[in-house]
Amino acid sequence: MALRGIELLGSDVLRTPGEEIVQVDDEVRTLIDDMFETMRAAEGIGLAAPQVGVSRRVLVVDLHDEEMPPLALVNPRVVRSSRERERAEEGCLSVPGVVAVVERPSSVTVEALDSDGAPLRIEADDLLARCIQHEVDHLDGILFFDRVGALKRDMLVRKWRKLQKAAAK
Ligand code: K1U
Ligand code: ZN
Repeated sequence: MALRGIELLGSDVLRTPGEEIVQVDDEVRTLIDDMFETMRAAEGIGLAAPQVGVSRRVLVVDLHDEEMPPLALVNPRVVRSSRERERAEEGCLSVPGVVAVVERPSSVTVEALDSDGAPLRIEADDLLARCIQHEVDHLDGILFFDRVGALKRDMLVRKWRKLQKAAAK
């Protein structure tokens, strides 16, 4: 396993839709292992391949919950979203220091392949549903603040630029 660098806001790969995985092979499994290691080192609960600079449709989630084992999803597809929606705070490892309240469907059904290439179907709610939707957005080149109003979004981007400037001093 290896730690990979996390791409930050401004990197093109974060705005590029990831490519479908044709075969779940050892290269994909190494990517998944590295993503778990990178996510845990950064103290995140999820990570998508574009965040480590790889434009492919793979995500990992670990809520650190005994009842919910870590998940690796290849080519995930949200096949059902609840009409009920919930608002909750989100952060992003690619935009550190910036959080926003985002409204999303409260529960989703997701179909994907696991790390052996076997099909799997997940019914997710609460934080798992939110995290999977946040990560699937990454696979489509969408960032969490694209889902807030334009005014709020501009404010968050300004805050990010200010934080970056201060960090560079
Ligand atoms: O994809 C990422 O950037 C990881 C991100 C996932 C995520 C967090 C919160 C809601 C949805 C998706 C993070 O892990 S940010 C850091 C974090 O651990 C966290 C932040 C806010 C609430 C819960 C956890
Ligand atoms: Zn993110």
